[in-house]
Amino acid sequence: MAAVAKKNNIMILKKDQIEQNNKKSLSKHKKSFEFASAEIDSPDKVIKKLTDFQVAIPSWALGTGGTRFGRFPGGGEPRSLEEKIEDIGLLHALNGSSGAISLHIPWDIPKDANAIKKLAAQHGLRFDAMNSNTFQDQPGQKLSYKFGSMQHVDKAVRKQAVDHNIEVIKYGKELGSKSLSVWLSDGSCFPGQLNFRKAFQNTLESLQQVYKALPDDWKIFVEYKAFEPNFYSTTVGDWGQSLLYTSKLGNKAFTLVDLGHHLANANIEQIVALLLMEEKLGGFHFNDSKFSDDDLTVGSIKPYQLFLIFNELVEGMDARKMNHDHDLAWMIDASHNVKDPLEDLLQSVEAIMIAYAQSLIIDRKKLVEAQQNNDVVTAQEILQQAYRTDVRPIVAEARLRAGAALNPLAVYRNEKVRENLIKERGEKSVATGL
Ligand code: RM4
Ligand code: MN
Ligand code: MN
Repeated sequence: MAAVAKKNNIMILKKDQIEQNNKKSLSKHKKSFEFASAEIDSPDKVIKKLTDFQVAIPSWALGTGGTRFGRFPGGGEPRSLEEKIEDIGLLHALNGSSGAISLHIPWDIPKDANAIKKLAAQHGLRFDAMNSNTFQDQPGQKLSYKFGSMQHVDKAVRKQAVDHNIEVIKYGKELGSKSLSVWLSDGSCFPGQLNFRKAFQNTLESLQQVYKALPDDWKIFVEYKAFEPNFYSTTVGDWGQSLLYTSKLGNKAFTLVDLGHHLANANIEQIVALLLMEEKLGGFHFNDSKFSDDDLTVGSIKPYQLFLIFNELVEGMDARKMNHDHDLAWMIDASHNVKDPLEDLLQSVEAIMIAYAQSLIIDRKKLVEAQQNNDVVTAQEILQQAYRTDVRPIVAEARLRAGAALNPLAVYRNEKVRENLIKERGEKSVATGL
């Protein structure tokens, strides 16, 4: 009964609903688009790239996040993987750029892979990287990860972590995913707790076993993080350590950069440039931060840094003739304590598209010349010219051409999406995840 009712009540934004909303702002949009496109070379080429660019939404970002002090859920949270797919389907209908989902196991185990795959396809979604979890103990789990997983002094714990990752690959294969993201919380809280060399060796050996189980057409991403939950040392603490692991593992292994995982003021744009040069950048987790791994809305604190990172990403990918959309795994890794998660994700995707668009309009020829001539002032002018261009109408036009909303947030509110989700799922529904 409940399943049938749910099926009928499922929240979908129909094409004509979006078109109706677009009509309201179309003439205003046309004017600003005309103005914006006159400012840049080959706007159609830029728009095509924007339309192709898809950013995966993680299955754990759809519920309200919290801090260690509390959690204030907003209602209508997805109660199952099916409902999470429904949420991402709504985002994708609104912005045309959220056409992929990234699953965390065991938070979102697909019980019937075929049905889940079909449902995702109905919403135009594919399965991006699979994420394993050896940073928490699950109910009924035999051995604890309290003192690490792949680094653990006890071989049996390491094996449990390896087996879990192999199981995640199995789920991913069933869904058509092609990559595994490994983030380890392994490290130590106090000096003397760990032998750094042994912790590294154990982790490497564990990763090597997972690597052996990786299908030929898959990639494994090793995500680094300088702190938290361990604060004295982290076994995959920075891009150097990640690069050591991925270099030793082989050519299916890549480093994954999460914006919030660096020590303060790190030059992330330089890190991505060099990883790309070494053909070792595999994936990217977007968020923003003021303090540490705050997981705030992308572009909400340091939009210029985001632009500078995109500048290096585009320059580095073009140097290697990579496909911007397909050759790296793009994902939002954010959490929302005080906002509606879906609205927050719409804002994050918008910020990413703006930074990407701005990096596409940089006058690269002139920049190379300026660099060659040590003309520091001109080099800065060129970057800031792109950054200070209002590309929002270009990004909106890309959405319009993809059949999505000119103004996703406005449509979300006009169509009372959250109110409908609360009706469907209740005030007190809680999503799985952190
Ligand atoms: C970590 C890291 C991982 C994410 C978990 C939930 O800090 O960013 O990518 O899977 O959080
Ligand atoms: Mn991450
Ligand atoms: Mn993180």
